[in-house]
Amino acid sequence: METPGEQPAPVPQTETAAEAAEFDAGRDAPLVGIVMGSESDREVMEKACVELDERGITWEMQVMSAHRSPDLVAQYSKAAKSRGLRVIIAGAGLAAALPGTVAAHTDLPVIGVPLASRTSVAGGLDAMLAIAQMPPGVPVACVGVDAARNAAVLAARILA
Ligand code: RP5
Repeated sequence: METPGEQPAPVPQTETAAEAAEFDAGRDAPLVGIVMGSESDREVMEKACVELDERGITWEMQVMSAHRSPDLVAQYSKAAKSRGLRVIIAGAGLAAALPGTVAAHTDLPVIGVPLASRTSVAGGLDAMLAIAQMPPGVPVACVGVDAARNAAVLAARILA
């Protein structure tokens, strides 16, 4: 929306205004939401961003924790579909509740990435079991430990 006195952005000569707006919406609107339980998860989870970028799939990334910021997780998950997201990738380590908590609040497909957090007692197996062992009716897909790239490949296949 324009504010008074603000000049509209120039429209490329080769496109109609409608075509330009559609291009911008397609380029900017994220299709994949990438969330993770801690800032310490970011380095591993960024592999998903690289893979999605290579495939030309738009994404957004945010840190939120099922245990430390449960209200934010609920708010984000409930709004995800109406914001245009189509798949959510959720990475977490230790008692990895984030993917399941997201899935409890949205019917979008959720792909969990179990992370071998530095304080894990089981090298990520603890997180893998927490993510995969969901109750019937609330599914979460689960890729391998630290397999953020595979989560992005799976997201791309869901979107295809
Ligand atoms: C989990 O606890 C996070 O996903 C992270 O993998 C792990 C450790 O978090 P920090 O103590 O590094 O913030 O919730």
